[in-house]
Amino acid sequence: MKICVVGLGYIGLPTAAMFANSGHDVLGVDINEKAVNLLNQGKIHIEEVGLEELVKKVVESGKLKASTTPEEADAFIIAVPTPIYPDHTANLDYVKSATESILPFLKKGNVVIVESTIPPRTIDDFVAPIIQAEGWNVGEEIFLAHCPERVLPGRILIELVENTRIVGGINEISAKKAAQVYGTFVKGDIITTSALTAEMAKLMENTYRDVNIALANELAKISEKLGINALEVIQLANKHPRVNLHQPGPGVGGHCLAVDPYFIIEKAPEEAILINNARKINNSMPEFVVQQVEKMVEKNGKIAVFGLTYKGNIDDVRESPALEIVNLLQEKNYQLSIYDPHVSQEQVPFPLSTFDEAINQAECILVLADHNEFKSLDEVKIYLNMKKPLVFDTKNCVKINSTAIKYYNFDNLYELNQNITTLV
Ligand code: SAJ
Repeated sequence: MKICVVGLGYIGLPTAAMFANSGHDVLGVDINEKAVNLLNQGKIHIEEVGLEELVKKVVESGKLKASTTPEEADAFIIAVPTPIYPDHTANLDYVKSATESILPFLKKGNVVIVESTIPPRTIDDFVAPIIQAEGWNVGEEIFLAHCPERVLPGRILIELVENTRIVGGINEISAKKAAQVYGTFVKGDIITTSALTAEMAKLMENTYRDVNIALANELAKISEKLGINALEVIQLANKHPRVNLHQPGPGVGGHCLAVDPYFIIEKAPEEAILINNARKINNSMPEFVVQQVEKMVEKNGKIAVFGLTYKGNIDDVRESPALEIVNLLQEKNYQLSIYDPHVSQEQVPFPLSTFDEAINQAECILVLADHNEFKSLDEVKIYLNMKKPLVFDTKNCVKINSTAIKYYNFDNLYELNQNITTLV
């Protein structure tokens, strides 16, 4: 099969590489010329475990090529971003332009699959009409489906193969045709349904996680107030066979959990009360973290911020709560030095430091991402070079052995509240 993948980001690029690796001829298309040029040299512009090696292999074998314009193919896969506007409604501009870009190359019998996460009814009410306007009978001449991506950054290549795939067609035959496309490399189940159900199922997966994390974050705030070890509570509650509380943290970031619930809220604002409140709770965590920091470090003190990405061991800073925390701390006139071994300088608007520069004369190491590099820190350097040896670990990932270094996480934040310290 010839497959054209439009959008070579965190999902499109690994997907294109997997199709190429299973023997298809794949053309990856992106408006980013730099990404296209790099790909044609067998190189990648993003960080993902195992991807560099895989891309090198399939480009060298001639199975994967890249271009800024599509070509005729048997199947088209659209994997472009669906950001939100400041009012939290979905911006479908990239889906529109990607769909329009393939129109001149469509042939009867083609399968068009949208992998981008989209609000419910987008396939029926937005994508199908664009193809119909070209004179195609969608569902009979062009088969259209939504096949949401569900892979976890950091495990993308494994999950692309192993996860169950939901394929929602605009009609049954479209779902069947799209399922055949994925059948070539997916080892998990491939379940067919309607496009609308697939859209909603995808959104509910991420919303479930967002709401669950909001519950953990709310518990963290309640625990700080009442003198409770929040992490121990979660550990114990999760011993119940039907309980799975998630982990509190500095907020929820990334392009999925922090965005997708709004696609549901947009379509049913009056009904989506819990979903909306979960978003508010998670959005309030940067402010909560800063409030705790203010109890630890005097104004103008130096803080070493460790980690800017939205989670550990990735290079993605999209919607990262760490960026908001940095801004809030700057507004409060703290001196910041920022260390993130996974982020390059051109990704962020503030200067990055090395570990040594960051901790020098700092009064707090504020850990905002659970990178492997942070799990065990040089405690001697911390003790000797920081002004006050203190670590505030919002990801519960650092192991500090020395009692000479004060360590806070969601276990013991209440200790910062004088009235509660005397109670316990
Ligand atoms: N987080 C917490 N506490 C937790 C778990 C996560 O605060 O207990 C935070 C993370 O630090 C991060 C955010 O949530 O800021 C999201 O991270 P994540 O690891 O939960 O998920 P993503 O956004 O990297 O990927 C999610 C996945 N969805 C689910 O697990 C239901 C992935 O499978 C999806 O493919 C992806 O969204 C997507 O593209 O939609």
